Amino acid sequence: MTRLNLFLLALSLAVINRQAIADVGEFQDIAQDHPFLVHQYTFDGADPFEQRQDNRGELDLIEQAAGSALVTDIIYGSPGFDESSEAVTTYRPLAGGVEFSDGANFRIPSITLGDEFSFEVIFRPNQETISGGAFNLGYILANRIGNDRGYFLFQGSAEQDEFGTWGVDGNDLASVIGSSFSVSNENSLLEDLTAGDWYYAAGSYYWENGETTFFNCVANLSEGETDLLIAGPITVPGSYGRDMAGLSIGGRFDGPGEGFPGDIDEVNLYNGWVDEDEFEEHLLALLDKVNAGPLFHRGDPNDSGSLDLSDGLYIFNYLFTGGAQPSCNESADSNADGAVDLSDGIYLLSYLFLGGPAPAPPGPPVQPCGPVPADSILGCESYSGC
Ligand SMILES: [Ca+2]
Ligand SMILES: [Ca+2]
Ligand SMILES: [Ca+2]
Repeated sequence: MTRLNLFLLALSLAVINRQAIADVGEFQDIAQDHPFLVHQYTFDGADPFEQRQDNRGELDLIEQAAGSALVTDIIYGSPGFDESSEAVTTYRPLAGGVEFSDGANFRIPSITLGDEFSFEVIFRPNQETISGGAFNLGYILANRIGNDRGYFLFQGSAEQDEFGTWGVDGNDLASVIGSSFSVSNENSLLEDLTAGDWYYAAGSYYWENGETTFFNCVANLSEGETDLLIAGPITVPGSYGRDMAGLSIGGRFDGPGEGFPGDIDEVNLYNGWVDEDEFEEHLLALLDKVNAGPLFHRGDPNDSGSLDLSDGLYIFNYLFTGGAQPSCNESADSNADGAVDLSDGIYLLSYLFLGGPAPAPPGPPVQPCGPVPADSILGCESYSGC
């Protein structure tokens, strides 16, 4: 076997392997490979003690509760983004209560974030809109020292209505950093969150000469969004709690209250600037689980391992005479336009008999098999022709 062949074999095995194991676990592993990762909370484990453990550093989480809330209001072992992962449900009293000082969540009493800091969170809100308290806020990840706000991720907004009332957009996803809780210090990621949908959100921050520069990004995982929506970078006056601050997950930075109502599956903390390409890579690793399918050929809807007249007829039978559905819709989508319809059957016949273009990558059976695209809409239940 030549060196080139060995290389290609290794490459193809690596691709197959990545497809097979991609999931939240793969996301955790990719983060663990990052040199800047300093703390990782997966909320996975056999009991709450394990589920609060720091899987990278030594800062295990502490439960906290106040007001009408108890630490027993925190729910462990909630379903995570996929079946391999568990989440934790932090607690906020029902709307109309005294949410500013009530809630149950987690805290790291003292953490040094440094002059560069990045985070990733996988979470699922269970309320469309935060209401109650002075600001209609639900903190997902936050800290603060004095006037240095590190409101890294929260549901709510720093916007005021015409009467000066805060938090008119309790449905936003935002980040506010620095010297004031104001729109000018706010990086707004989304104007609406859908209750029950999973989200990936991340951000990177650096402090220099009294200012903080940062960007955030987000993707709706339940919608299968594979492109991160980027907000920023913006530069604001002031800092976040860079040194020996308390950091909270699911509630206030300085104690319980202003709780986030929803599930938190994963939190990664980095002591450096992680760029958007790296976050994008992590997002794709995460979504491979959702969209993972077998290797396949495009243009073999009857899964025979070859492309011939019967494939075109198979599509027509499926569409018009109640024939069986292709086991791999992605394979039947010959022109790769995201739908299986008449044009795909015509496309195959045109290729076979009229010299038309070949089915789109990874191509028909004479070509190498390829993985199902990460952003596949049609999916591929099974394909045996590879
Ligand atoms: Ca988890
Ligand atoms: Ca075939
Ligand atoms: Ca098509």
